[in-house]
Amino acid sequence: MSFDYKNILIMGYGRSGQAVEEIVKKLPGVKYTIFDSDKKIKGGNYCYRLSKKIVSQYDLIVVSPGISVYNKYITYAEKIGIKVIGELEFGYWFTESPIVAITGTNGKTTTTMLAGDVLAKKYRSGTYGNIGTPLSLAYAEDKEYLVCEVSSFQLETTYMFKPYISVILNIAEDHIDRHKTFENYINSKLGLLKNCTEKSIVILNADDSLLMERTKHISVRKYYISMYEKVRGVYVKDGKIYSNIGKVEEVISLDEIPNLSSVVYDVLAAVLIGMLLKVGVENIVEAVKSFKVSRHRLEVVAESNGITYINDSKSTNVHSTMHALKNVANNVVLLLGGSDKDLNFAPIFEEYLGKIDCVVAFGKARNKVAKTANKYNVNYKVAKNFKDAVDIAFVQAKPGNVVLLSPACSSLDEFKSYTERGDEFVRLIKGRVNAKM
Ligand code: UMA
Repeated sequence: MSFDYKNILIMGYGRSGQAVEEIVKKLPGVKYTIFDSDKKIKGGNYCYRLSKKIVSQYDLIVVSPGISVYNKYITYAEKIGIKVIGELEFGYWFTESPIVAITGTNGKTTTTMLAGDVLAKKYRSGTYGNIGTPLSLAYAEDKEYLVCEVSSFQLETTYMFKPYISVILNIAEDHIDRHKTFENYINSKLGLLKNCTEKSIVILNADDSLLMERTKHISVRKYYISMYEKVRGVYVKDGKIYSNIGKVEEVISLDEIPNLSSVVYDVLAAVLIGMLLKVGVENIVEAVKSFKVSRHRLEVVAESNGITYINDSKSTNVHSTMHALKNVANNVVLLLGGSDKDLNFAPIFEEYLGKIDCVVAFGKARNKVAKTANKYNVNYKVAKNFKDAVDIAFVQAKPGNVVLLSPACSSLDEFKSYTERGDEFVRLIKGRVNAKM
């Protein structure tokens, strides 16, 4: 494509901003500045403070997903007619490879990894986007397919982004602190489909009523995944996964992949992507069978004295915690809390009241968690911090209990990421279990 911009502001210098710079510095006749509020970043092209005057010098702003579109300089730039795009859109401008884009409130990372493994059986392909490698880094690579995990943050700033296959796994409340309302969040997720044409393929979860309702008017080539009904696509029937792409075929029995029982929808989506792109059933089965669910997702850490300890630190929203509760046994001591994203915790108690023995509330959201537990008459304890929460859970747990870290909140009040929080949980639990032996 022709690139007409001459003076670019890159906002944010994490993985996304650095990847954008990799392209920009090679563009002839283009000047650029990097803005990052982190003063530790030094160098000629950097600034850590913006003003309306500074912003108005640029003709293109490329923004990192961590920076909100409500940022005052972004709204100002848009008001005075400066083009503002996200890193994902920018990366899209510089690649011609077809994109398989995967979004959803939960399961998008696992689906991206698994679809990546499936496609790698037949094609030169790679995984990009929210999973960790910015799409902008694909420009230098010669790939037949790019499997791209897409977040609601990234979708706020796309314009021309048009995947060949778009997958929406589910939509439930998340990131309300950033998007302000659930409606805005839903619209940002559905924005994945805004440029679809009759050549595009859309994969939807037929078991998600909200998603089905909000996409029923979209007329594109739609395929579905379902655990409960026979759909045009890939579905479960009598414990087996079937595809009816072309002809009806049994793909694999769920008994053959017990380690993937908590991520069946992700498997269905990856199988469907593989079937649509003609990877072949044998290849798909091989990829699925050898796939290992990443850590921090219903990871059994220890079993001691009749108590099971499970790390589900990756659950950073209510929908995901409910999924975890569905998949564990009764008598749960639930560690709930962290950085609140303005989510409503009540559905956890409404749905799983009988399963929860005790809630240990921690982090910035602790008072809100405690208030909700109290409203539902669930026994609760409030912890000073994460370590304190783990200590309390350890003392509370009796034989027959499941101690479950599935916090429904992000970790950023105490940790750099959910992985760091999960690792700390594993370390503390193993330390206490071993000391008791
Ligand atoms: N910054 C500012 N001002 C701000 C906010 C941030 O200057 O107001 C600066 C920070 O000082 C930092 C840089 O921006 O130097 C960080 O930018 P970023 O937060 O966009 O982080 P990246 O390293 O570019 O990572 C982003 C995604 N991060 C977010 O969406 C918050 C990564 O997703 C993604 O893997 C990466 O691009 C590559 O595409 C992470 C994430 O947490 C995993 N995603 C959320 C989620 O999964 O829930 C959406």
